[in-house]
Amino acid sequence: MAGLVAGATGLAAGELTAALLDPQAAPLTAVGNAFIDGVPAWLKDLAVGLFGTADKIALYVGMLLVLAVALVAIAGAGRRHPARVSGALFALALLPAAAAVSREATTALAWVPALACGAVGAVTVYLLLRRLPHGDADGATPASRRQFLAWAGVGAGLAVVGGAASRVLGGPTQQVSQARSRITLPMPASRAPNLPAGVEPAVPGLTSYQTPAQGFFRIDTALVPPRVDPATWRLRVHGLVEREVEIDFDQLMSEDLVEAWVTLACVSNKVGGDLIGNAVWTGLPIRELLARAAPEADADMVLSRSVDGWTASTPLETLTDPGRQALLAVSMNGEPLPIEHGFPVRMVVPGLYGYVSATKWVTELQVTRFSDAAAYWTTRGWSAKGPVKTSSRIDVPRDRASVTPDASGEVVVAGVAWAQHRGIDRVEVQVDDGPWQPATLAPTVGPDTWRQWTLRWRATFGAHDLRVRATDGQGQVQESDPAPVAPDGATGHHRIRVEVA
Ligand SMILES: Nc1nc2c(c(=O)[nH]1)N[C@H]1C(S)=C(S)[C@@H](COP(=O)(O)O)O[C@H]1N2
Ligand SMILES: [Mo]
Repeated sequence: MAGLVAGATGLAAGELTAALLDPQAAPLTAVGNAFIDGVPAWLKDLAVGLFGTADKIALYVGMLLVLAVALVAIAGAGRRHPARVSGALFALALLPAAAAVSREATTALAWVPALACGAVGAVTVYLLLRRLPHGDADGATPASRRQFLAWAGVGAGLAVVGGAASRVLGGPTQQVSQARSRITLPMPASRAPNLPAGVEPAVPGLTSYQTPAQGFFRIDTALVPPRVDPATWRLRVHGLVEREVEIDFDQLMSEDLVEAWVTLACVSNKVGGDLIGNAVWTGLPIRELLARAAPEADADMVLSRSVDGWTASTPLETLTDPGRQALLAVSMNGEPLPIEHGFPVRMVVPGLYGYVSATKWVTELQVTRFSDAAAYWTTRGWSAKGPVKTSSRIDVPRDRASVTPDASGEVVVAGVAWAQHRGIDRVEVQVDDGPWQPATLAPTVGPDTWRQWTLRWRATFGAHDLRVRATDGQGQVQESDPAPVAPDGATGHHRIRVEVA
């Protein structure tokens, strides 16, 4: 109990100081982030496979369990030597301290939360072990037991108060949230096309055309999203360029901003998965910035870098393509970017998976060559280039559903299909071993977003297998052979089984 209470007061002290100084330097966060960047790729893929987008919570729970076991073991083994246990706990805090100072974009005081955690934990365990009622033979009295429990209770109470205070206290987290709420977005110089009628067929359960920010999948390596103050944000374009270019947030907001619908997909999206969303983004076309910097002739890649050191490698020609709105985005669905989705500025590039293009909290564009530099996921075994693969999904009916045909003997089948920047030209559904039946495609605004589709299926009673395939705007049919998400995106048909009754 002494070990666990010391862990709680220590962590509370760490969270509290981190909230005030540097949220990324909280002990668990610092260790967790170091762990994420350091673990072998297979272990991370396994964790994401097991826990999906709850992988971050799973990591916290895992760290807490390991810490609890370690604290119980240390305090238990040294229960008659309070000073030694106290020293060991303080030494343990050097681990998060090292993790916090060695990370990218660390701050001058990043070591403080871990050492505050160590100091408070060390004092707590010392005070508690000193009051430990020793075994029956030593004559532990009910009074000494009560006294120990009272001290432990005080420690636990302080930990809860400190932990709660760290959640509501000011500091960088609130400062950036307030800065975000003060932003007034300028009118875009170029508006996105109006959504055509019927873009979203009225089928209950079918994915909406526009994904609300709250429901938008979040994928990143940041255990706690970086808090970037727009007042100090800067983007630097450098590397193989004729002249370096720098832009700050006010300058970016006063540019001619462009609004565009773009569907963003994650390379880790399994066949039938939901790591994909569609939003209207507003930002400066990246080609404009690159034109000012004037890339040298032998450059073929832009390594974009986030404030936390994460990087993506994007083909230069994709970013300079005049026919494609690769954006340095400041807004999502008409609002400033949510903090978790890259506030204040992120990249959005139609046609590429997020891991090679959609850098959130972006602060740097380094013009370079694929032969000279590699991005975060490329050094962990994923492909250096990641064009989105043509894909389709059945949303309705749900897999394993039992369905009843309507009065005309039909069952509505519906879903989405995407092949960003090539567009979707055709979607077909196959029932069991029957012929591929063409679905009806909803209209869309262009090739960069998904398309909703529907099919009225003349259903027969019994169990059936339904599968879907899409054809892109270049006439290429979706790959039917199953492939896993690594190294460059899953393939194969999404297939569901339904019971018609
Ligand atoms: N800074 C940073 N940007 C990032 C990532 C990241 O880990 N760090 N993940 C990328 C990946 S893999 C994807 S799929 C998209 C997801 O964007 P979203 O979280 O806004 O949906 O962000 C990309 N941008
Ligand atoms: Mo991703």
